[in-house]
Amino acid sequence: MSVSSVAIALGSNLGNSTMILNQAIDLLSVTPGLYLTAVSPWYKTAPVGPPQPDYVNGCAIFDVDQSPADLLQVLLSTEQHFGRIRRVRWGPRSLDLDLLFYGDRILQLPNLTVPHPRMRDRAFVLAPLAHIAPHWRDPVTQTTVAELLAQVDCSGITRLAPV
Ligand code: PH2
Ligand code: MG
Ligand code: MG
Repeated sequence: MSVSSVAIALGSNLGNSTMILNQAIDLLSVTPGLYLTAVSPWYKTAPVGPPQPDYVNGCAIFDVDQSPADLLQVLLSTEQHFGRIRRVRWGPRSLDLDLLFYGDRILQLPNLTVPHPRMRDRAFVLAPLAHIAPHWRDPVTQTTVAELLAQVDCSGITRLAPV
C-alpha cells in the first residue's frame, strides 16, 4: 500500500489531559503502519458545545500505509485504551482523535467523512494545525489551513508552554 500523509486532531477534557495527549502520541507513534512526522504544541481551549471543562487540544501529522477505514479503527481503539466512554455527543472525553485530512482525498464513508466536516470553523483545530501544516490545502474548499485559521475567532485559545 502507498504512503499518505494524514492530519489528526487530539482533544481531552477529562483526567490529566496533557498527560493523556502526550501518551496518545507515544502510543500512536509506535503503532505499526503509522510514522509520526510532526506534533503541534498543546492549547488550552474553551469548550464548544454543552457546558463542560476546558479542553487541551493539539494536532499531529503521520505518514500512514493504512486505508482510511483501518486508520479509523486504530484511532477508535486508541481512544478506548485511554478510557473513552461515549455518553453524550460533544460531551466530555478523556481522549478524542479525529481524522482531519487524509492526503488530498475526499471521502464519504458511512462512519467517516474526510476532510473532517466541522474542522473549518473550529479554532481549537485550526490553531494547532496551522502551527505544523499552514500550507496544507483543504481539498473541498481549496483553502489553506492558514487561510481557514484567519477566518475564525481565536479568543478562548491559549498555547500551553512546552514541557
Ligand atoms: N470537541 C468537541 C466538542 N467541543 N471543544 C473544544 N474546545 N475542544 C474540542 O476538542 C471539542 C470541543 C467534540 O469533538
Ligand atoms: Mg472531535
Ligand atoms: Mg471524535
